[in-house]
Amino acid sequence: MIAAKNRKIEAALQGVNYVGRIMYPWEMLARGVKAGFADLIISPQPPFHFRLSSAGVMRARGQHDSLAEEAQRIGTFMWGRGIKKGITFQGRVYTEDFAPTMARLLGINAPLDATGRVLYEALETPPPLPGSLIKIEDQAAVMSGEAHRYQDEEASGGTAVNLREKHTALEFCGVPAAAQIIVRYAAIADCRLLLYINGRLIRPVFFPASDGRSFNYDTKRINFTLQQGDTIRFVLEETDPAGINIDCLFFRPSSSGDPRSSER
Ligand SMILES: [Ca+2]
Repeated sequence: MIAAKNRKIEAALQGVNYVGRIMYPWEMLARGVKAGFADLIISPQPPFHFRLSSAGVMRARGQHDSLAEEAQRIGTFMWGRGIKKGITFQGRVYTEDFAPTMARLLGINAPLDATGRVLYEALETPPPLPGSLIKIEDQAAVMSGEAHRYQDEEASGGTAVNLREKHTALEFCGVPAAAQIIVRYAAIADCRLLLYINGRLIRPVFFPASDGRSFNYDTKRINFTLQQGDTIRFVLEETDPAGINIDCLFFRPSSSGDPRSSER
């Protein structure tokens, strides 16, 4: 139904001079847009915009309605304390890099779900030396509820744990000090696990489906400042019947140049 409507709309817009690119749902998905975001995106052809001007007054200003290449890739400017002066960085940066960079400037850990990187190219602070990851296997975890350990040659150490029912939990005691937890997991459908540190609920953490197969492992990065000896507990909040499989956890140590441990 929607596909048929989309074809009609596209046919009606053929050759219209103010219409630029038309984007379909599968193209949106390929670009990382959430499913169901839109049936169709119609982008104007510069210099046109799909915005009504108030009282007929035309204004020149930036807009967000264009898929034109020159509007998708733009320059960025940073200034202030801790930022290098007078340099031009030619590499590509992404919008998701700004939150971790600002957090670094504030001396705190990146937001819990942040996936971007700190733009050290622009900072006076040099990047920290890469620390080696510390791994803790599923065998070290305490299970409760509808959890069972299974053999899998694709899993690190040959086993992983499947969590199925709501409230089922997996607990890791005595973890190392770290700035980031990396969870190796597999899930057929999107899942949500509640993250507890030392018995305190931090927040639900979203684990996207890992490529549609239960044994196809992926990683989830959780930015959180841990002290040596902390306890991490994951409690299943939302899942499909197949649940989520957790293979192991990696801990990225906070190096001397990294954020202070004030983040929570
Ligand atoms: Ca394992």
